[in-house]
Order: sequence, then C-alpha cells, then structure tokens
Amino acid sequence: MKEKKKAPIKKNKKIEDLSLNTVSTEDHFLTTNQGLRINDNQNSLKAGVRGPTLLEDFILREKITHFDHERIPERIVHARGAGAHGVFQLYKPLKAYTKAKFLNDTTIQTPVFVRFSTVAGSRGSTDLARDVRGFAVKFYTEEGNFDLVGNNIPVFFIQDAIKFPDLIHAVKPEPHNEIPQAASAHDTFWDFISLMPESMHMIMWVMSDRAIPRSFRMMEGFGIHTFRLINEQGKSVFVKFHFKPLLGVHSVAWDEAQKISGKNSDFHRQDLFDAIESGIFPEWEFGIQIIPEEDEHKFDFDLLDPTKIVPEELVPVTPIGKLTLNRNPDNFFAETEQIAFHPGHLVSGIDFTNDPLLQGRLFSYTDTQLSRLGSPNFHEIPINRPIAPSHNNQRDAKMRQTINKGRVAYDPNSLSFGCPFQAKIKEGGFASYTEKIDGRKIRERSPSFLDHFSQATLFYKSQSEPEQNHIINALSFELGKVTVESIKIRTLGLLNQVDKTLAEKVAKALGLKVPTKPETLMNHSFGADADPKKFQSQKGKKTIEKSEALSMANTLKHSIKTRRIAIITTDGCDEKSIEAMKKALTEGDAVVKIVAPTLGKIKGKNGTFIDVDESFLTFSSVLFDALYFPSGAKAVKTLLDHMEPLNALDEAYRHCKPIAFDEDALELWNASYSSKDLPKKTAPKELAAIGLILNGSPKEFIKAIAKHRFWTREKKPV
Ligand code: HDD
Repeated sequence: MKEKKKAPIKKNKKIEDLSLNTVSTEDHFLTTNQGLRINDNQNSLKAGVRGPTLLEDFILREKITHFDHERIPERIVHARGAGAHGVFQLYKPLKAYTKAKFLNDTTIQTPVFVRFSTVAGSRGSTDLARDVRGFAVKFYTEEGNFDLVGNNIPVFFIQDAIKFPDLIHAVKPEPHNEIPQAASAHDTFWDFISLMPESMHMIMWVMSDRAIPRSFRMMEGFGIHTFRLINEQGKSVFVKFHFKPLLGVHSVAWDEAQKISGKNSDFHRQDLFDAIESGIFPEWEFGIQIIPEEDEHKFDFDLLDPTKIVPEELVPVTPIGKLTLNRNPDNFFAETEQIAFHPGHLVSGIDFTNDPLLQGRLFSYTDTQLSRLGSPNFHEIPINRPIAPSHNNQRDAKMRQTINKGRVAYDPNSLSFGCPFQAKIKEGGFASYTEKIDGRKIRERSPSFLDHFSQATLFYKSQSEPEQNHIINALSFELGKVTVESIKIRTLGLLNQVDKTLAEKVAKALGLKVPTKPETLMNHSFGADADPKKFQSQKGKKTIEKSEALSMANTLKHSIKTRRIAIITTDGCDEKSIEAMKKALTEGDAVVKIVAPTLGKIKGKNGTFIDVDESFLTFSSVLFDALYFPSGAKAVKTLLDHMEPLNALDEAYRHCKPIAFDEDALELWNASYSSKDLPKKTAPKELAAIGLILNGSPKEFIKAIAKHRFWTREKKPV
C-alpha cells in the first residue's frame, strides 16, 4: 500500500520573534543606553587623577543606577527554576473533544517554553530540596497563549485557594530567624499539616521519592485540576492533563539529595542545560484523561477536588502529542525569570471547572506579575508575547512598548470603523462554557470533598516495598526535625488513618506512640460557626486497591541516555578495559567522564595517554549515576592508596547505583565496606541482579544502568 503523504510541518515564527530584542556583544561599540559611544569604561570622571569623582559623570551614573535596579522581586513561590524552549507536536486531531486549533492540526509545531521549579526555596536555593517541582508550560498557539501551570505531583495540599497563603507561610523559612531554607522539615510546616487532614494525600507524594527527582527530564507533569474541553458544537467533557517523560520517572536517594545540594546545588538546572546543549532533547508525551459530563458523579471522589486523582485504571491516559525541549534560553533573566505564567491564559476549546483552588489561582497570577514584573504591560516582554496578534483598547501604563497609532482607544467606535472588532464564536471568539449554576452564596466545603484519606492510602499501598520504606524514612526525618511533640503526635494520628503500619513505623523512629483518638485533635479546616460533625474528615469507599501508575518501580527502564558514568582510574590502567566500556556507553548516549587523582592526562599500561575530565577534588559519586573501575594492576594499586575511590564506591553502593569492575579492579570491590555488607559467597549472577557487575561486561553494565537504582540493597527502616 502506498504510504499516505504527510503534510509538511509549518515552522512557527515564535523563535525568530523572540530574537528581535536580542543584542549581540560582538558587533557593536560599547555605548550608553542613549547610544553614545563610550571611550573609557575603566575610569570615572575625576577632578584630577587623584581627585574626587564628578557628579557630571553621566556615564558612571547611568551604569551604576541600572546596576542598582537589576533585581526584581523573586516569585513568592517557585522562585528557583530553570527553563527551556521547545515544541509541541500533536499526534492526531481531537475534533470530537475540542476546537482548540493546536489540538486539531497535526501540521503545526506549537512553540513552547517550559519552566521547572522548586516551590519553597528562594532563587538561590538548592535544586535538590525535598519539594514539589513546578512544571509550567506556555504553549504559544496561533490562537493565543495557553499556559498549563502544573506540578510533578498530580494533587495539591489544600482544597481551597483561601488556604494558599497559610500553606506557604507555614512551609517557608520561619519568620523570626529565616530558617530553614528550602525545607519542609520544621515546626511551622508540620504544625499546619497536622491540622489539615486534606493534605494527607499530597503528603504521601511529597514524602515519596517524587519530591527528589533525578532530573527535570525524568519527571511527570500534571495539570492537577480537572479542566474542560469544548468542541465546535459547544459540547464539553472533563479533562485531566498529563506529561509522561520518555526517559521514565527516576529519583535519587535522600542521603544523595542532601549531598548533591552541597556538591552542586545547580544539579537539575545544569542537567537540563547540558542535555539540550548535547542535542539529546528532553521529551514527554502529552496525555489526556477524558471524562464525559454524564460521568461527573460516578466516582467516589469529587472531580472538582484538587486533592484527588482520577486513577488511570478507571480512566486511561491517552497520549495526544509530544513535547520536546530543544533550545536553551539565551538569557536566563530575560526569559526564565521574566516569563509570566497564568492558569487563566486560555484558548478557545479549553475552559475551567469550579475547582475552588483553580478559581482562586485565576486571581493570583496576574496580581503577582504586577508586583514582580512591575506593570500590566508584562505581556509585552518578548518571552510573554503571544504569536497571535493582539489588538485592543488597553493603553499606556509603565514601560509600554507598543506604539498604538490613531486617536481611537475605545469600543464601540465609528471613527475607527468599529476596529478592533469582537470575534464571533465561529471566528475564534472565546465564550465561556455556559455551565448552569444555581446555588446559594456560601462559605462552606462541599461534603463530597471530605474523604481525606482513601487516596492517600491508595497511593501508599500502590508503592513498592522500597518506596514505602522511603516514605517512612522521609516522614521520620521530617518529623524528627520538629521540636514540638504535640505536632508529631497529631501528625501520627493522621498517618494512622492512612495506614496503621506506616504510622507505627514512623512513631517507632520518633520514639513515640500513635495516639488512640486522633479525631479529637484535628479538623480545623472549617469556619468558626460550622458544625464540626458535619465536616469530619472521612475515609470513603475504595474504588481500587492499587494503581500501578503511581509507583515509580513500574516506570520505563530501557535507556541509558544522558546517564552520567564515572570511570575511576589512573596511570597504569588497561586502555582496552576503558575503551571498550567507554565506546559501549557513549553509543547508548550516556555521558562518560574519566576521573583520576589529578587533571591532565593519565598514561595507560601500553603507553597511551588518556585525557582526565575530573580530578578527585572536583569529582563526587553523588553527581554520577554509575561507577566503573577498569582493569590495570598498577592503577588499582594507586587507587587503593587514596581515600576517594573507596569512598565513592561505598557511597554509590549505599545509594544503590550500578557499579562495574573489570579484572584487577575486583581488588577494590574486595577492599570495600560494601562487599562486607553481602554474604561472602554471593554468586556473580546474584550480584549482577543487584547492580554489581564483577566481570566488566559493558552489556550487563548497560542493562543495570537502564534500571537506574537497586533499592533492594538498602537497609529496612527501624
Ligand atoms: Fe501557583 C507560581 C503551580 C496553586 C499562586 N504556581 C506557580 C508556578 C507553578 C505553580 C508551576 C511557577 C510558574 C513559573 O515557573 O513561573 N500553583 C501551582 C499548582 C497549584 C498552585 C500546580 C495547585 C494545583 N498557586 C496556587 C494557588 C495560588 C498560587 C492556590 C494562590 C491562590 N503560584 C501562585 C503565584 C505564583 C505561582 C503567587 C508565584 C509566581 C507566579 O505565580 O508567577 O501567583
């Protein structure tokens, strides 16, 4: 059969648009901001070479004034982030569900900018904090910008936006001493949580390894709220948005995360930048869960409740397109810092639901841009400009860029022949979904939002044993940092309603007992005049016991692309042992670094010189995914004389990473503490099954690296 000819992909011009405002440092004389060429940028204007500086020096004053104002307020949340440009390519038209053009035309490549972030830390904080990660995508569609401002966790802490400032005040550093930075392990956060049963589902996620990702490129993204899609006929369906990374979902160990924070606090930012520079572009499949209107009340949770997922077992995620990040920003401030997301940036064919968290967000984001970017003209900053032309009668305000012509800035008008016109719906005019609303004005939580535990339990039960152990350890760590005992006890009371064994294990680690009557200690999440009995949190009936999709143990484990592997060696190494491994790893698109005591070159046993990438001073095992010790008796002997190789080996073993040894290097394995952790006569096959390759086989090593981590090596919690 003749293959159907594919329609050519139309390149969108957003990328060129963005470069309109770029200035190259190469082809210009140094000038003032007014364009005057500067002759001396080294000395200020003085009255005599040793005299005072003159006020007249407008060049000095302009430069310093600009410098003094270089900082803008950082984001109140999600201050720390990194972003990249890319494209979204649709797989097949979604005409039945939505009229949004970018979800209907497979010939369009929609430009995107994605910004990943942590939530609690300030701009200079570490990437590896235990935290939710922001996953905000701006689609520059031909019909206007659509922002999907999501996270790497599909639920949220609270059900109503009115609680957001409280949540953030609780998690941010405590106000009297501004400690701790970028950490939830402190009194105020857990005080708040212990009084907020609705946060329990989210707490399970943030105490899981999802909160310490290996890479932004290896995280899922979620729109969280239920949205609506609207088709040409005005028919609506509910929708949940998902991004699934093609490299799988992977995390680091908590001990490792803390160490990375010291060794390279830009670890995630660098990882994203390096992957894109190397041409191995991060990719996600964009997917949707569609729920017909008539199924709105079929679930044992409320679709409007942002603390709930729609399990994939009940409604599968259909992949609808691919998101690829393929270009690093040219300037961090101009693009990543100045980008302004807003869940209210919508296109026709997509609409909101009445999720009270989403509704509150619709106010917050424009408001925050006004204080952060300083003017309602923030949409004119190049990174925020839509590719769709914008025409309206808004005028002036600080830092206006557009020069509007003519005297008409009102509507209706006749002087400008009615321009710009309102668009009919069939011309792309946005019309909100005409949902029927008939209710009393009321400040109350819907009873359908009160099951605070069933999905927390579902998440916990769906984890593999090592993942459950990590949650127990994370809770024991976090509550271990809490100084007020009543907060810990209240939290144990909540955990007990998620899972009794979980609560008991955490209690044991804290040297406490699980309270017998937790109910009397909580439920502060209703108004002062409300009847507490009416708002008791509940455990509802379960629809499913387990969901495979919730466990990272079931993620993709097929690729070693961009994994970082250290080959630790020195003079006298066996060149063949290095070359064969290096070749196999780089063929799989892994990043391979030669690590030796000093920088420069090392000399192999056959006289070949090999370039060293990292010395023992700059190297750390926590910055790598796997270690390889090649053969070479002399090299191995030297390595045994240093602390670093054995330290790295034991650390990588503890962090459950694949480690391979070739021939002579087995001596290093035998000398390590790690080898003593295992029964003496463990067969090589059994060792390979836990990521320890003793035969130097590149094939087996690659298989192990693709699996990422061997958590079963870990010690169980108390
Ligand atoms: Fe928010 C930023 C995600 C609830 C108020 N939020 C922000 C960013 C992300 C999210 C990814 C960073 C965007 C960027 O990279 O610039 N926020 C979420 C998610 C939420 C959520 C997934 C719940 C499902 N947020 C939320 C609520 C409020 C806010 C309930 C307020 C009522 N969020 C903000 C903000 C920020 C923000 C203060 C800070 C900087 C910004 O908006 O541009 O307006």
